[in-house]
Formats: sequence, structure tokens, C-alpha cells
Amino acid sequence: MLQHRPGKRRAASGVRRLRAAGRARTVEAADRVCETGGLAPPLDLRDWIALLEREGELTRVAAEVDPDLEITEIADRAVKAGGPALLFEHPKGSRLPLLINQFGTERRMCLALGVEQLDEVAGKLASLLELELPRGARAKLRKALELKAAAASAEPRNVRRGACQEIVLTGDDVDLGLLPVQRCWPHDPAPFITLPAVITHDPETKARNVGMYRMQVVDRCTTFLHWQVHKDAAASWREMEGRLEVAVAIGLDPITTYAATAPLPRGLDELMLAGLLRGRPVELVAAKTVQLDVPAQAEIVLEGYVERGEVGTEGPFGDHTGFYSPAGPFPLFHITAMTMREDAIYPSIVVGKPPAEDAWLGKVTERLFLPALRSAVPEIVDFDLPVAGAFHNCVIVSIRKSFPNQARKVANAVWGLGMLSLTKAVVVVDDHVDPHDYEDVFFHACANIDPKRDVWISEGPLDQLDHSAARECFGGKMGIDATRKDASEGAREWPQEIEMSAEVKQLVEQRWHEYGIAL
Ligand SMILES: Cc1cc2nc3c(=O)[nH]c(=O)nc-3n(C[C@H](O)[C@H](O)[C@H](O)COP(=O)(O)O)c2cc1C
Ligand SMILES: [Mn+2]
Repeated sequence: MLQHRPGKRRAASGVRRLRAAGRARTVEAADRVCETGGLAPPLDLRDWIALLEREGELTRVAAEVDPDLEITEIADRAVKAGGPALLFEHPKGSRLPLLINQFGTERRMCLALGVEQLDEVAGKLASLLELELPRGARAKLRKALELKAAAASAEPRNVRRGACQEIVLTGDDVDLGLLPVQRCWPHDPAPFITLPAVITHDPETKARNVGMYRMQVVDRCTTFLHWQVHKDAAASWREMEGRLEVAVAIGLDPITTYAATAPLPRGLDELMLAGLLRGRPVELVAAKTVQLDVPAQAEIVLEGYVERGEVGTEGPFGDHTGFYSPAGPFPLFHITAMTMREDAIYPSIVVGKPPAEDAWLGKVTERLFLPALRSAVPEIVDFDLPVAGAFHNCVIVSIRKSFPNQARKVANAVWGLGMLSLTKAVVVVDDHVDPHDYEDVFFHACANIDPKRDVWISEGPLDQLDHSAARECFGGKMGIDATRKDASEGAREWPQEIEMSAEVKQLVEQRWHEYGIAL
């Protein structure tokens, strides 16, 4: 829905496009305040389901539905139509209900985070990152106390008992067949656990890592763990001697689930990020059969280990690129214990052709990491990872340009930063272009580039899921300099972009009601 508002300037974060019900939808940022009432973020999956239900965001499905493909087709329709979260009360073959599409709209994502706009999430961390101390002893003290309180809420806290261990199954009693694990797409060879928070420790530093890596079910007590080569747990697995203990938490509060997907630098504990965003620490209990702590409120926990060098053939899997990622060697996870709540709920997600449910998880990362990106590359004003670009295919960056060829400097910086380094195409626009407004970006990219001069090819590491390059994880990259250029960059005199004068705009705004034009 695009509303014409005479004279209204676009807000900094601009326009978002997701495809809803099969057609392009444009939502202006300023109109995108989600009326969530600023409720506190939920602290476990049940709190979250209750909140969704109170807010009219959840539909319970009583009919028996098959986790083999059928749930995918239902969930995909719900996601693409902007529909509700779904609680399947009777998945075929399991006693556990299955929750899906919990993250499928911007409003639900805002409810999960306890914000009214996604842009607010960065603020939750930015105040912590303000390194400059205020002047004056009192203000300094206040800031120090604020930081102390924030750190205390961030650090996970150990407790003695956890609901996640109401039922403890070990040895032969471990049975993944109890869970309504989905087989998502027709060429998937087996069911996949799609929303797990995989906990490991760095073998050297002992720092905790929590990452979301899908798990293909092999038998009642074995799965694969699909940590891609660039991911933190994969590094720990490569570096360890012997066994790496692993615990998997399934069914968490939505912020902790999100945190498992956040590309934090290696060595930073994603549970700290969860604590910061929740404003309350994540509670942990000691696992039963491994020396790891697990979220006390989790619905289900799988404990076990992977052996160094032991791999099998995982996949193929209908992936978030919209294609099947090919079968490949990944480690086997041997489960030594399965613990659960008495009436556990199993959450799942389906990825596939974008837009899928993971779209808003990606958008949270985009908004959360903007300040970090700007502090690393100060000329960056804003950036957008188009959902249709599966997040690593394309990045649009707007910059405050102050010297010739700066777009190339910025693209090279992007290709050197964390997971952004895997980006295939970087489009650089001037700061007056809103990177979230794809129409505006397309206009400037088409109008401002001489393809011979302003498009260049580089190469480097690529996302492991990219199927287009000749080699796995390596290939070409494209930079597009869509900024205005001057003679030193080989351009003729640059024309002025058409813009109505501020006075006339104001006049028309004031008189709009007199014209009697409904737009
Ligand atoms: C729904 C979903 C599924 C994901 N599946 C995988 C996966 O199977 N393998 C993988 O390496 N990353 C996967 N990711 C991305 C990682 O969770 C993400 O890169 C995260 O930062 C990894 O944590 P790490 O940085 O601690 O390694 C997935 C993300 C989402 C949202
Ligand atoms: Mn990590």
C-alpha cells in the first residue's frame, strides 16, 4: 500500500518491499510503526505463544496434518500472504504440537523484540557501544551504573533446575521419532530440524557459541549438523582434538532463537546478545550427559557430540536460496540424551524461495548491525540486504561521498567484513538515495552507470550455498558504482537531478485541501 502524502519526506530507513500475496507491496517506513504497545519481550516459547494469541497473531490448527511436505505448503502460503503464526496441534505421527510462522511478519518480529519499529533494536545496543564517557562526575557514575546493569542482564545466569529437563531420555530411550520433524521439500531425503540453537565451546578459549545450523535426521539418535565452513562452530570442529560436545536447544523465547542466527564475531556469546535484547539474562542449567549449560526454559534439548573427522553425506536440502543445496560432507551428531518439558512444543521454520519466514530474521540482523557497519566504514549512511537476494547475493549501500572512487573503497570494505564478505554484488548509491527503496535504487543504478567504467568484477570467498560459481565457496563479485561522478572519475559534467523547489512543495502541501484531489 503506497499512500501519497504531499511533501512528506521519507524517513531515514525508507521503504521496504516484501512480496505479499504474490504482488509487490510497498510500505513507507514512517507508516511502519507496528502497534505493539512496547510490551516486554517474552521469556520462553509459551510466553511467546500466549502473547501471539492475545494479539490475534496465532491460529491453532486442530486437523491432523502431515509434517511430511504438507505443513510446508500450508506454512508457505501463510508466510507469503502475511498470515498468522500456526500451531499445529496434531501433527501426524507425534504427540507434540508444531509451531511455525512465528517470525513471518514485521509486526510479529517487533512483538518478539518488544519494539515498535525494527530500527529500535540497534538502539538497545548502541547506548552500550557509546564509548565516550559523559562529562561530570554524576553523569559518569550514572553511565557506569547503566553499563553495569546492562552487563548484568546480558550475562547468562545458571539456575539449579530447568523445565527443559522435566523428562530425561538417555541411551536407548533417545528417540527423535517422538518429534514432528518436517521433511520440507520433495527432494529432501529425510526430515530436518530447522530451528535449532546449537551450543558448542571453542576448544581453545572455551568461549560459548550458539548458532542455527539445520539438522538432518539420520536415525532415532543421530543427525547431521550442517555448519557451513565459514561458521563459528565449524571452526571449533576443525580445531579440536577428539570429540566436540554439542547441545541443541529447540523451542526458545524468540529473541534467543534470533540470537542463534546473528552473525556475531567469533568469541562473542550469542546468549549475551539475547540477554541484552531481552533486558533479562538467559537462564541456564547443566546438561545431563555433557559438560555444557543449556537454556533452562527450552522445550527440548538434545545432548551429544561430534567426532573430529567423522562425516557422512548430508542433503540435498531445499534451501533459503530457493534451490536445493547439494549433498555434501557434514559431521554426524550422536545424541546421548534428549530432555524435554512434559508437554513440549516443537517449533519449526521452512526456508525456500524468498520471501520465506526467515526474511524478518535477516532484517533484524540488517538493522542491528548498521551501527557496527557505520563505525567500521564511516561514510556508510544506510544499507539494505534485499530479501529476494537471499541476503548474500546483493547489498545496497548508501554513502556520503567525499572523494573520487569512494564507492570502490566501500565495496572492498564490505567484501572484507564478517559474513558480509561473502556478498556477490555490492551496489553503492549516494546518501540521498534510500537503499530500501528498490525503485529509487534501480533508477539511479540504471541512470548513473557507464557499465564500462562503473561496473567492475572482483573475486573472493562466496557463501557455501552459492550454486552459480564454478568452485564451491569462491568466485566472482560485482561492484556497481551508482553514485554521481566527476571529471576525475572520467565523467563529463554531471547534470542536476530534477527536484521541485522547497517553497513550491510547501505551498502545494498547504493548499492541498483546496485542490480537491484524492490521491
Ligand atoms: C532458519 C535458518 C536456518 C539456517 N541454517 C543454517 C545452516 O544449516 N547452516 C549454516 O551454516 N547456517 C545456517 N543459518 C545461518 C546461521 O544461523 C548464521 O550464519 C549464524 O550467524 C551462525 O552462527 P555463528 O556465526 O555462531 O556460526 C541459518 C539461519 C536461519 C535463519
Ligand atoms: Mn558465533
